[in-house]
Amino acid sequence: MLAITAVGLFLPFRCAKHAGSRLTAAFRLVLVLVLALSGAGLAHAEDGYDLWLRYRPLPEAQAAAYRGHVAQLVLPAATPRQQAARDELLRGLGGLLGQTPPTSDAVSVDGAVVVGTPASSPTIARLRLDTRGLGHDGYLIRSAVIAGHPVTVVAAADDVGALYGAFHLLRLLQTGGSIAGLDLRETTRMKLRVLDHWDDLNGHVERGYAGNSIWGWQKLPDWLEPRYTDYARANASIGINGTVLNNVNANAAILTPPYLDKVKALAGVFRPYGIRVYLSVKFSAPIEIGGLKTADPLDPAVQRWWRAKADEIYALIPDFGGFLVKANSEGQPGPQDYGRTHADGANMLADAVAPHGGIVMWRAFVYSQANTDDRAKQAYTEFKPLDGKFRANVLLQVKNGPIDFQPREPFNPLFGAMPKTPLMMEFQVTKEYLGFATHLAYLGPLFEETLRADTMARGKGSTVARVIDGELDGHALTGIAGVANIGTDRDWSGSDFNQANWYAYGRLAWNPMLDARSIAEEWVRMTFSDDAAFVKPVVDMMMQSREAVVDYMTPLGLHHLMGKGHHYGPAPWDASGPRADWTPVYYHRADHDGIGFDRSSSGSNAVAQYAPPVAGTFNDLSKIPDAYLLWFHHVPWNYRMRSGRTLWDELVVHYTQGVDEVKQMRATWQRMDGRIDAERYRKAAVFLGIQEKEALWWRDASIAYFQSLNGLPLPAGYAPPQHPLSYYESLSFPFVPGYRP
Ligand code: BDP
Repeated sequence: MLAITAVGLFLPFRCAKHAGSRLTAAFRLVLVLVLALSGAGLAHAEDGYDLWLRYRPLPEAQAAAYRGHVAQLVLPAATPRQQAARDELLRGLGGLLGQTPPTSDAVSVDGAVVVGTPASSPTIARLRLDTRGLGHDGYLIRSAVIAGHPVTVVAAADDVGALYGAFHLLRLLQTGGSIAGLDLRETTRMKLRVLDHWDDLNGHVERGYAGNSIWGWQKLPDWLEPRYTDYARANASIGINGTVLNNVNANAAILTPPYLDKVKALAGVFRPYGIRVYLSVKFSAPIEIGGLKTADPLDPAVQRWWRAKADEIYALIPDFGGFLVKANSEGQPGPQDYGRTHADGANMLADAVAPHGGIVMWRAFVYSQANTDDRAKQAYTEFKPLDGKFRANVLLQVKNGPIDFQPREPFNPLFGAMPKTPLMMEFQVTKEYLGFATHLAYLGPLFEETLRADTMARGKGSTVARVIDGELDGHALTGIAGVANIGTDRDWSGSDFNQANWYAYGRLAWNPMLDARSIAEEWVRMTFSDDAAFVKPVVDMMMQSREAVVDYMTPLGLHHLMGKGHHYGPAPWDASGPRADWTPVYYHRADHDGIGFDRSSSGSNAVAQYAPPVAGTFNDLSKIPDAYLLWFHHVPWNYRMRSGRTLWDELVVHYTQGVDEVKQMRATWQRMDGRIDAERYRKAAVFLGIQEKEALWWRDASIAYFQSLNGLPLPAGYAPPQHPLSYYESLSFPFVPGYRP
């Protein structure tokens, strides 16, 4: 757009000078504006900024078919939220169909679209639709007849539901869906659908690979970046309704008055889109910014301080969501510093926000180097005894697996083990352990794998999804969090394909039972192209991509083999300080004879944290799926796998397969050249090239290291590593993005 605007500015003046044109100044100005504006529409660079809300013109035949169904918009615009729905429909329909329908107070033509709630729209009220059971967020989309005119109705019980319904209607058009004979009913059981930003106040994003923090703290509260509104639109389009603005490794300054004013300004931008703001808080804030001598949760002065702080926040932001807390983990302060439990800490904060309807998300990502027990067991050991001890407005936020967002982990044993406590899922959308920004790794299958895992806690079918959506144990307070992959990069997420992970997270947060493939399909159609010759191969490639990463990084249940601090690239040899549980050797336990972490009943017995049928499967070498073998068992290199190969050969096969899969992804993408815009095509093509190089690096470094221990030959036909082990060991990465020392 900038380029065209510049040309638009340049042309008329050049004409005037060289061709002696008699253009008046006023006419020149009009021409400049017209060219600039039309240029904006025509030659908008495909830089990824528009995400899945591109609204580019549909093929004419398709647009023509839809136009008859969206001939008029009948919807209220009395509140900012209603205006948000109206603006989005006008923007979306205008873009997709090339014309915006007129808005009106009443249906007067065939093909009107009627949006609203019984309270906001007399037309909807007269329809007497059954909006009970839709909750705040649900909606109906129905084909109906009003005053003799066939219409499409988007009805909800609350304005936010109407907004979500409006986005759904646009999605139908974007994905080539039919909008005749509609009878859709959408509801969600997930109350909190939250993005966690690990953003520091200085603009750095911990584990962020898409530039800096999008929050311009320095310019807030005065300057509200247009990007904030687009962020809110994107989130509302997939039903995300909460954002934690700052890093869980929190800075207490976020709770000081100047920052709270900034937070208030952001909350104001997000409110029309149904998004509440939450903050990560530092447990020692009463000392650091409150002047107290202690942060002991049982100390009345500390309790008073937090209550006053909550009152102060809610006076500024009445719909403030609440607090997220990382305590007594990785150096963060917490209640245990005062001999208190996590429940004592969480409850003290919960009491402070309860009068205002706020909640506390207390993280279960807790482990300690002082504890010599298997790190995978520590969160369960810590929290399971606290079941039933938390206030009603506390959710325990549990990472999907027991270690730390690895390419593959078994589900966290806390799911299903704390029936009296609402457990909130924590996924990582940013790809800290799956190749940073550049690797194409669609996380839909990873999320789906965890959500569908059967904890067997209350018998067969006790899936993780049913634990977190409250159904299994009857919780009304439910939630899910995703660690955001959003930054100041023009494409928001560091690559166009990373946007799919934000999208998939949001869609699964709304409905944890959706399937990853359909989500990918939707996303590809909205983001790139509706062309079947593009959609099918690209979706296939996405669906395969996460498994490829598992293969070239951590196959067969291996985990945590990345380099310390930077987490970029392999370092399975690393046994250096400061903590054993941060070193790869702690996790793979490889030596001359074998490899794997024995978490069976003869080892750390982590298996016992699972319900008996699951524990039985994980404990038994003859039953455990290959994918989890080395997570739970230490086996000899010559162990015979189901394939008939030895474990060593099988490992090499997987590492190599991972690289081959990336080669196939590259080849698939090359065939897509010309089917989408050159900008986004080229970027993904180059990134896949980077991925192939780095996949090979992972494979070769891992094989070189394990071979240095076992001295075994590679299976026939498998290439040796390109470099000696010493080369891989010599690489260092002190400056990679997102680094944390
Ligand atoms: C780890 C990250 C670290 C986070 C931590 C957490 O490497 O930067 O602070 O998770 O979740 O995976 O608190």
